[in-house]
Order: sequence, then C-alpha cells, then structure tokens
Amino acid sequence: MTVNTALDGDIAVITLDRQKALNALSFAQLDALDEAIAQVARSAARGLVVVGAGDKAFCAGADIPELTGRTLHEEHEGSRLGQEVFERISRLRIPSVAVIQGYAFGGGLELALACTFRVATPAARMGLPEIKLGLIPGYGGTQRLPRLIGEGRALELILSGRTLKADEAERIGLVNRVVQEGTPAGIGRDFLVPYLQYGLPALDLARQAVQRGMQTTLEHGLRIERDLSTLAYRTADAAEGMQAFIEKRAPLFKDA
Ligand code: CO8
Repeated sequence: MTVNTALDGDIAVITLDRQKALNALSFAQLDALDEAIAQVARSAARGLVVVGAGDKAFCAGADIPELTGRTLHEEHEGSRLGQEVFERISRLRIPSVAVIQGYAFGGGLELALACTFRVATPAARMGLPEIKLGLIPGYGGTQRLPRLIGEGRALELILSGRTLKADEAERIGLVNRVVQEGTPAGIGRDFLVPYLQYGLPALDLARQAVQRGMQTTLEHGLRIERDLSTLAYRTADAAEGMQAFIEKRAPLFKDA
C-alpha cells in the first residue's frame, strides 16, 4: 500500500500494491488501507484517487485463502473491519475516485463502491462473484450496489456473480465514466480537477445530504437537506460565492 499526498499538490493517491495476488485485500492490507485513509484525512489533500498497482487489476477482492478455516466470530469481525474501513473512505470530507483498470471483483468492487466516484478503463472487468464461492458480499456490496444502480440490477449481479465489462458498467451507472487514455493516477486526477475549484464545506455537505437522504424517508431526507443547506448558507464560502456572482467575478473559496 502506498500513499502519495504530494501528487499535483491537491490530490492524494492510494495505490493497492500486492501484484502477485492481483492486489487482493488481506486483513493486513485492510489495516494498511485504514492507516492510508487516516493519513489522507490528516493531509491537506482536496481529492483522493484510489488505484491498483500494475495493469492487471484494481483489486481481485478479499484474500480467498485467508478466508478459509476461520471461526464464525473471526469472520464476523473480518466483515466488520472491511465495512468500517470502506465507510471511512465514503465519509471522507474530500471527493474520492476509484480508477478501475483490469479486474475489480468482490471486495475490490466494494472498495470502489465506497468512493464518491468510479472511473473505468475500457479493459476493466468487474463484479461481485462471491456467490460462486458460496459466499455473499461482506464489505458493503449488498447495501451500496442497490443504492447506486437499483435493486433489480443489483440483485441480478449479486445472485449471478456475473462479470461486467466497462461499457455496460457505465450504461447502468455503476461507473461514472470510461476513460481510454492515461495512467490510472492521471485519469483519477483529471477526473477530480473540476471539483477542486469548489469549497470543501459545500462539497462535503452536499455529499452528506445525498448519502444520508438515501438511507431514510423522503420526509426525513428533506429535513436533513434543510439543516445541511442552512449550514452551507452560514459558511464564509457561501457569502463569498454569492458576492462574487453579484460582482460578476470568480469566487475565491477558502474552505471555510
Ligand atoms: N485472493 C487471493 N489471491 C488471489 C485472488 C484473491 N481474491 N484473486 C487472484 N489471486 C491470485 C491467484 O491465486 C494467482 O496466484 P498464483 O499466481 O500464486 O496462483 C494470482 O492472483 C493471479 O490470478 P489468476 O492466475 O487467477 O489470474 P487470471 O488472470 O487467470 O484470473 C481472476 C483473474 C478472474 C480475477 C481470478 O484470479 C479470480 O477469479 N479471482 C478471484 C476473484 C474473486 O472471487 N473475488 C472475490 C473474493 S471474496 C470477497 O472479496 C468478499 C468476501 C467478503 C468476505 C467478508 C468476510 C471477511
């Protein structure tokens, strides 16, 4: 696992790097990922790109040999660890993008689902094949996939375990975009550039409003939106944004 918070100043890059196992996530890798996320959260980064090392895989999922011979309790705690680490990515204040080059299966796709956005290269292949192992997704896939692409499509993918190509993934909204040219880190950085011009409080509050609203009723979601939009209204960035519009100039957001 490598973390680079220096790339182009504003964007951090986490690289899953265990190429001999197609970057599969062992429990040690999950711990390292957790530490990398904490490092990014402490840094001045304003965007996060998650990539896999090499050109074969983003991540082939949980480490299958490591899953065998565990007690029920160990397995439950393993699932909890993965869910908690991925939840910490999804709650980062800054936007994140997973760049899927090659395989993203099982826990690897679940990691990508926890990011704010997903971009794939044309050769990407992805799915939740746990059913083929007699398992079901355990790192958030049964919850995040239907929220992203709808219940019917999610059930089809989870119950069949079938592999999607990049173009179909884009068509059903599983990935935001397919990008042909560039290195994974470069593709991720380019994808995030438009977001860097906005203030972090507004980006964070908008993400929270959407994500928290997806977990509740419309009535409660609208209340969440009222509260968070009021918080956004009270920021210095909002005062600057509205004043800049009136003065017909570009706003200078200060993340405040
Ligand atoms: N774990 C460990 N090692 C792996 C994994 C994996 N998930 N995937 C691939 N590898 C290893 C292979 O064993 C192989 O190692 P070696 O060279 O030593 O034999 C090496 O990576 C290269 O793999 P292949 O030779 O298989 O490469 P191919 O290009 O032929 O095939 C595939 C690539 C299609 C990706 C194939 O490797 C494959 O199907 N991998 C498994 C994918 C999978 O099923 N992932 C889901 C795992 S389960 C999960 O993620 C969630 C479980 C939730 C558990 C929650 C409780 C803790």
